Amino acid sequence: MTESPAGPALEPLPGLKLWPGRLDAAAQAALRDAVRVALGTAPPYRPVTPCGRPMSVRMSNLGPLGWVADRSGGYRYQQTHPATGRPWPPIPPLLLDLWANHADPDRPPDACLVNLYGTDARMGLHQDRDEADLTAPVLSVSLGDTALFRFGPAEGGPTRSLRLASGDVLLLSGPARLCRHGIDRLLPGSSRLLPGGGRLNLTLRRAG
Ligand code: MD6
Ligand code: FE
Repeated sequence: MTESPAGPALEPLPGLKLWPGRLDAAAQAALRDAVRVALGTAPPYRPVTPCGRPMSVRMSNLGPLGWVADRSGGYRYQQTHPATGRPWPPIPPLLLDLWANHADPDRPPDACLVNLYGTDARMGLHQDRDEADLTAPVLSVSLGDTALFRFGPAEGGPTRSLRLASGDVLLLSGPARLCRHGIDRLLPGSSRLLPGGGRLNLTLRRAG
């Protein structure tokens, strides 16, 4: 994996750090291929919110724990795929290296949520708060089409947006760990990494 210069290029809120183009083209292709293989045994599905609404983003997970949602159980982490009943595939080493470099060298992640966006998919404003330790950082990697990422302080108030392009790495840590964030929309045709377009976002956490 090619290393970019140390330190985030942007920190638009204290603790919200962005490394644009952190993964070069070869690393992006390698990660795409590793995730594609893993999704062969953990097929993406559309979770249903506790209110009964199917999400527009398709999801799967990698690692010991996976984030799931359904009508009866709400939002939670579990060790198995809800449809196949099998354990989630392992987190690729490239992602574990990124975590060690940018999030926490001492405690590895135990969950990686895989979000797959078709051209019209979006994700509403939310906070990541289903993890046992809400002080552990969350690190995400984006692949494929650029997304408009909206974010604002945890307490509410005005939001801003930034673009997440293929190869970008984003960290929510410290005072930004509970910031509100979501994906307004994709910029279709902005990347040729994924056949057919769309976007893949991989979010590493310490969940348990
Ligand atoms: C996405 N990302 O980029 C959605 N959460 O598709 C997230 O919800 C997210 O990027 C926590 C930390 C980083 C993220
Ligand atoms: Fe999130």
